[in-house]
Amino acid sequence: MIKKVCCEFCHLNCCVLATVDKGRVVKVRADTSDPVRKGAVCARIAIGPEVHYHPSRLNHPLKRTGARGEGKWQQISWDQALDEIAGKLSEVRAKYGPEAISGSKGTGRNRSWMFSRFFNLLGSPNYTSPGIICRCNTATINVLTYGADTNTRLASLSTSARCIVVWGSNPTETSPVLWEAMKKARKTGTKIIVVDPRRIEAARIGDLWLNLRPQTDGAMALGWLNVIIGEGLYDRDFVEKYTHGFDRLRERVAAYTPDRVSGITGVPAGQIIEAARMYAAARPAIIPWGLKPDQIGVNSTQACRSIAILRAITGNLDVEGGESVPALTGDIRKIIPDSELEGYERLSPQQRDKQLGGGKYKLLASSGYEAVVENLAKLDYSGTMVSANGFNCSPAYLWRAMLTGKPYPVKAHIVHANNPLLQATNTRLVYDALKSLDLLAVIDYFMTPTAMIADYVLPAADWLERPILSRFELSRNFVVAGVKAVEPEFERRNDYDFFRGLGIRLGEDWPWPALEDVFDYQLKGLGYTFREFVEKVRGVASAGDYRKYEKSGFATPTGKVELYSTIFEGLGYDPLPAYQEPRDTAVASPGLAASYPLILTTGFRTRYFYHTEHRQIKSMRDKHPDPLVQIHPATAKEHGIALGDWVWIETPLGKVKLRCELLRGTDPKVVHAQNGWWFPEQAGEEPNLFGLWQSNVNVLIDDDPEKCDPITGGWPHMCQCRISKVD
Ligand SMILES: Nc1nc2c(c(=O)[nH]1)N[C@H]1C(S)=C(S)[C@@H](COP(=O)(O)OP(=O)(O)OC[C@H]3O[C@@H](n4cnc5c(=O)[nH]c(N)nc54)[C@H](O)[C@@H]3O)O[C@H]1N2
Ligand SMILES: Nc1nc2c(c(=O)[nH]1)N[C@H]1C(S)=C(S)[C@@H](COP(=O)(O)OP(=O)(O)OC[C@H]3O[C@@H](n4cnc5c(=O)[nH]c(N)nc54)[C@H](O)[C@@H]3O)O[C@H]1N2
Ligand code: SF4
Ligand SMILES: [Mo]
Repeated sequence: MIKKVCCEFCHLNCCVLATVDKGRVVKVRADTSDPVRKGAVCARIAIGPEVHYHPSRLNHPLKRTGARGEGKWQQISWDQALDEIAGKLSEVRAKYGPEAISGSKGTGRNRSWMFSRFFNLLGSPNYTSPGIICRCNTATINVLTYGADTNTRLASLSTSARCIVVWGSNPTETSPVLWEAMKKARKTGTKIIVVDPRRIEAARIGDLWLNLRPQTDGAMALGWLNVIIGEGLYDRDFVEKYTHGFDRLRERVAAYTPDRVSGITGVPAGQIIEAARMYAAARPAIIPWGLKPDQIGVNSTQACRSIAILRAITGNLDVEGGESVPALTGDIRKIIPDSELEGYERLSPQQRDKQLGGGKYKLLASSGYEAVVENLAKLDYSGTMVSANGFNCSPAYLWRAMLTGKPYPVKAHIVHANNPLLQATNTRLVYDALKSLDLLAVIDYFMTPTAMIADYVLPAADWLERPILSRFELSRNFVVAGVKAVEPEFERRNDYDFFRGLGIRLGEDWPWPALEDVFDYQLKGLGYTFREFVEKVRGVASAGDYRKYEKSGFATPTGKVELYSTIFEGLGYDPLPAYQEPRDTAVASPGLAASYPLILTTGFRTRYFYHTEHRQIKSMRDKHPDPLVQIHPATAKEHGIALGDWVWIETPLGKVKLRCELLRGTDPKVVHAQNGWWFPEQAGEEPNLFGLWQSNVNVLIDDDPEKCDPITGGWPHMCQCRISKVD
């Protein structure tokens, strides 16, 4: 039997076909009926069954019986688990208020609305996610600048672009579908420019590689703007008719001359000029979203703003082959959006205002989120933005509130599809914070380091055993759906059943008994039930419709592309982009650099793992057994380190060890480490926690609120370090 499902190993949710034989999934393969990707998938799809039937999967609800982290568990029923967790949450709510109950979700690979609905209806604004440093900040910044989220990575596979700028991203490993399209485009003469401190594969096949000093993306983008505006290479007609604040932008960027930017970034001025000219001359051109500008700390928002402005003034917005502006029209419009399911409006304004960090980092708090979303309603084709993306409490404030009770106590935390002990920076602080709680509940596929220190661990159903309606409103102009291939094994349950089960016990309103009922409700305007939709339609996409702004303008307060942001002006932030040197770099803190002379970047991905996932999946781990740090051969030699040696990386916060891989294509002063490493094969009990402290680079990085982006609270993923050979 063949079942139409969608893969949820990553955000793309590709349509795939599962072969089921006697109730067992034996194979998963691409499905060409995918309305947009048409059967393009990545190699990880093959491990679907291996993950589904893995002997270490969590299969029953567990309750801690020994001390936290001791690894003593009792198997209990779902009803008992939900009753007890809800009972504890009720006590916390009665004593401290709903804001004392917090939650974190992981990267957006499954529907986030159920998570935020739970908190919105509960009355707690303290839910968060890595979205603050991954895409949700950029999406919000794009919307604030041009009223739409351009996301060529999710939305389309633009092969007709004449120039592709790979900025802080490595598509070879992370976006196989985009990478294949890029290689094809290259053959027809498309230019490729890479902005990255590593000479990645795209740089090898491309035209220009800008090897910038990490964290200086904001200055680099301002340098491009300086050249493009100074030399008159922008789209004059577009700028005149459709932008707001061009003269003030021109004045601001005048200070960022190629020479000055060269001094900041370390890239020769000639290369900065050449890149800016190449990008501006080739139209259509795209700068697909890349992760790293989201993760550079204090400069992050302004760097992402400058990149958004580059897309706009070069006339690349909403043109064929350029930056796609999804039009949510036709059938998509008839599908009820996830944002409606979330119930953000049911979180009272008083409770929204209590969001931790929200008074300081306003863009992803109620003031910023509402100012941005309000404009989306002005255009009939714009999407909506889920609160799980646009409204996020600051983790730096959250962990500190757990530990100190200030500004008010936080006593309980729910972890959904997230592994904060490996995902969030400053692991020691996160660990102390989570351990101080009255209640920690985790729902996951596997026992993780975070789950080990929980009070309750719930077994989640995976994507082969749950239905999906994948929408990504705002960022994507298509919707796909898939049924479950098989019934959940053992006692695994859908995340929806978990949140609804808890919610109704706490008096919340969840009118749909099962997840499929939600999808039936969302699809009723189309005249299909969920199952009919999957069988007969599978997916719908809005037709490509370009230059919509000629008729309707942009969904911003001025109706134009806001080069000068009136929303930032209202929130009290700089309405124009600028560059600020982060506090802990060798430039700003020479004293620190004397002891920690190298720059550490973290988080370069590999095709074998998804963040902290798959370390227990043999077919992947065999191909990539150990955590890697990439070091320039000269630096390695200077430290007596050879290929394959274990290397200590040390910062003022601690040290961890990874294995040396030599990388010629980088500045000798920069080392690059993977993130997300733990060892499921090791002991899970405290103090080991599956080797949590051994190779987890987030042990090394500070999340001090003053080092975070002042507008979103995004923390940096890089810092100064030193290295030595492990004896
Ligand atoms: N130093 C450093 N840190 C980083 C990064 C970096 O570059 N450098 N990158 C950051 C980024 S961009 C991101 S997005 C985060 C990712 O951080 P996370 O999202 O926390 O990481 P994952 O390991 O992908 O997922 C966490 C857990 O979710 C479980 N899971 C997966 N799918 C489901 C599901 O459908 N339901 C349930 N209940 N559980 C599920 C997995 O088994 C896993 O244990 O990490 C961030 N951390
Ligand atoms: N196989 C696989 N695919 C994934 C993931 C995964 O874990 N595994 N994670 C998914 C997720 S949640 C995300 S967010 C995406 C991320 O996907 P990408 O956007 O491709 O991000 P990375 O792979 O982290 O690549 C970031 C690049 O930035 C470079 N870099 C480091 N510091 C800087 C800097 O300061 N400035 C600039 N300009 N560049 C810098 C690094 O050298 C690296 O090459 O991938 C998604 N896809
Ligand atoms: S893991 Fe691969 S197949 Fe699955 S959704 Fe992502 S790109 Fe598609
Ligand atoms: Mo991410």
